Amino acid sequence: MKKTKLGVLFIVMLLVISVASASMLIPAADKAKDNVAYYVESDNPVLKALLGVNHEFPGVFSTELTHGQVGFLSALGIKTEPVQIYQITGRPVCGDGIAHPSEECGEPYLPACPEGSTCVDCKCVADDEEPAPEGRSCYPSTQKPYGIVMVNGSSGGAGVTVAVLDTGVDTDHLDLVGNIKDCVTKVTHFVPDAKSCEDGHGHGTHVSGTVLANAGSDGLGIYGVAPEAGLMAVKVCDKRGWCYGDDIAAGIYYAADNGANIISMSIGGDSPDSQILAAIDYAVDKGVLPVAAAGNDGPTDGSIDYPGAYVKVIAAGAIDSAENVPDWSSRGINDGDYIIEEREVELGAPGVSIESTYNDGCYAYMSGTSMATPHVAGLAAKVWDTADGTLDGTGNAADTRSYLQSIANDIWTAGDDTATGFGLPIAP
Ligand SMILES: [Ca+2]
Ligand SMILES: [Ca+2]
Ligand SMILES: [Ca+2]
Ligand SMILES: [Ca+2]
Repeated sequence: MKKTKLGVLFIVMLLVISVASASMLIPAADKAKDNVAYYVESDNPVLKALLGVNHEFPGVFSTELTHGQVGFLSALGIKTEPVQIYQITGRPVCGDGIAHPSEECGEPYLPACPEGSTCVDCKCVADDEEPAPEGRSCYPSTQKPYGIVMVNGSSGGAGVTVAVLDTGVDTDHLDLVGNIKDCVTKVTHFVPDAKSCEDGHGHGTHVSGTVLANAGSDGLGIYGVAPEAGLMAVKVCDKRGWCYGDDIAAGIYYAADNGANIISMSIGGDSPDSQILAAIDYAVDKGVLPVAAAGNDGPTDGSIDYPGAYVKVIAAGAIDSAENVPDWSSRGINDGDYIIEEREVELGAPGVSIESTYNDGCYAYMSGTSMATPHVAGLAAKVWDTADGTLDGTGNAADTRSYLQSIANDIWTAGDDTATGFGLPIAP
């Protein structure tokens, strides 16, 4: 469109908006009632002021719109597009030990308490009712969970920053506090806990722990894959585990602009989101390596979720401790050529009954491709420096991705398969 035409449109729009705003734009107080999140293809400051802005992207902003407002913008020739809503891809393992990630569970906590105490609401309470000792009140059942052992983790990652885009993090968890470099929230969608980066759910703390928990200053906690890596916790999912595409995209831009080397996203949805894709292109251009969950919609071929399905994002499928693939782990459309294309699973990693850090300084078991993802992201951090062939404090995303593929052990069906891609990566 030519500039003069744009100018005319702008003036016409101002007139139309000034007349229409009273009737078309409902007061902010009522806005939450029938709003849906949209991307609006416009840089117009007047429009932004009138509609409100959740996030600004190049040439696009996101906001909540009513049905009437969408029609209004359409009449003006301004494109709108719904923001995709994704979900976290992990669930607590139930008290009965059933590890199906689609199953809701009321009893996620299984911390091991020291002798003479009992777990009550995720706190170890002394049996003689004396207060728990200072500092640590929860202990893991094992310091190096099976998944960490399988990928040969629990060391390394110095100088590497991993951005975990999730439900936030338990910022004072003893096994994480020493590695937290940054904690921000990008959540904008009407949730009570949106203003804090504290974990409103537990999932983000669990994922972060698998990447880089360091057992705490007392050495009695749990280990992640790369305990020397730095954590950038970027909250993009609310306490229900819902993650809006615009918040995710904003989180990716934030991570790329603030020094993240790796982005770990235990998040998935069935449809692509235009601004997440644009943000990923931006981050990869800046040298960032994104990793995401394959999803929990298996076992049909092609059940892989976005954003993992994007070519530039490593998609991680789940395996159990015997290298079997659970039915629920989403499958790609891998054609076996060892070239990763859109909607192909790239790697397989532990994702069944994974113990890791949880809210309130505790530990929990969770299952899902959400748990496979941080094993891969942590491994990327661990090998980041050496993957480029030199142990010199520097590394890069492209070499790290190739290296992860090269250290993958062929599992499940022979070759580059739909559930585990190149296979299970194991650090040397
Ligand atoms: Ca991919
Ligand atoms: Ca392929
Ligand atoms: Ca190096
Ligand atoms: Ca295989």
